[in-house]
Amino acid sequence: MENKKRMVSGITATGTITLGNYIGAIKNFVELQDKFEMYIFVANLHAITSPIDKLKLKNNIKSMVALYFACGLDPKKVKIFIQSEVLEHTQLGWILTCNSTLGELNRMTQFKDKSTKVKSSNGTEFIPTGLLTYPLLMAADILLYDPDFVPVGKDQKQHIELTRNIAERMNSKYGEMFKIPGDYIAKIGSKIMDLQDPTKKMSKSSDNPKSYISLLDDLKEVEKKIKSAVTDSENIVKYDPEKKPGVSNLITIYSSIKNQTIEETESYFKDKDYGQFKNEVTKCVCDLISSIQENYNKLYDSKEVEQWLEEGANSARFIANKKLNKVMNLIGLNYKRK
Ligand code: AQP
Repeated sequence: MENKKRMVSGITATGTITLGNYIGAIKNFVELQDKFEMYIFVANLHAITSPIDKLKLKNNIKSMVALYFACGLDPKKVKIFIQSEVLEHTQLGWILTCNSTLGELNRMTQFKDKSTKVKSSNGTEFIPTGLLTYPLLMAADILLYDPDFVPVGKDQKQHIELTRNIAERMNSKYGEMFKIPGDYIAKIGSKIMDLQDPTKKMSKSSDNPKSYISLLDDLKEVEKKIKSAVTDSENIVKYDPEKKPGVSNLITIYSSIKNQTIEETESYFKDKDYGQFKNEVTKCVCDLISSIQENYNKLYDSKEVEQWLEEGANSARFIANKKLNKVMNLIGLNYKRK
């Protein structure tokens, strides 16, 4: 029996997968699926952290599942499932909530960023509680599977650290129950930036559709978005995220899709202007997206996908249930067990 290292990760079903999610997460999953035992889920429980329309949520989940497979995840190698179909996630989430502090949750940068957006003269009145506590559900998503690594974009690194802290704390308080997970961050593209404001991360739930590229965008739309992406007036294709964030972001996108280094991309565009540069970035993004969309259209309504999801959830449940039981025994929740 081969002994592969294990990875687990998920993407929140708040919208359609963006090029940022693809480069920062899915592309790595696909590249690593031969080497690792992988559990990848659609994070639908995380998607209700902030209010979301019911129909939109349903569509997001269905489309995300099809996109996972369309991007190249192979159901024979990766277990793909929907988070809410493995009930152990929420149960362990509660146990972790009771083993964390308000102070450590308040320090999370994503909470600070997202809660400031909804803060009003009413203070904390309108901040959804889930925004504060979702890192604990995320910690449960991870710790249930004893992964060696969690592949994430840079923005999630702090949540992985929180996960490790809670796991260590509980291991020493109750006895060894969790493996301490490492993170896996891609060398290139771990933070793809917003096309309109390249000092911010590209996000699928942004109010401005021009700021992100969705994997299901119409190709004409993609072209418009890249052509109107904010750059600078220097007309020199050079990687300098501090001084040239817009150009550097496009260089990163191009390098990641072409599987080449930043230096190789810089040298390729050395004598080309921004017009030529943007044309080539557009072409490489459109080539990628159109092949994903072709697969997606075949998979969207396929019965096979349903079958793969069921198999994925069964495998996930098997592992998650054993882990949850172990935790419950060690904590004293299963009163009959010693
Ligand atoms: N811009 C990005 N660049 C690189 N990686 C990214 N990820 C997200 N955005 C980028 C990575 O994608 C995975 C799934 O993320 P998520 O959807 O669960 O949460 P998120 O980080 O909050 O992503 P979004 O798109 O910004 O979602 P919303 O708009 O709902 O908040 C993670 O590995 C993440 O690092």
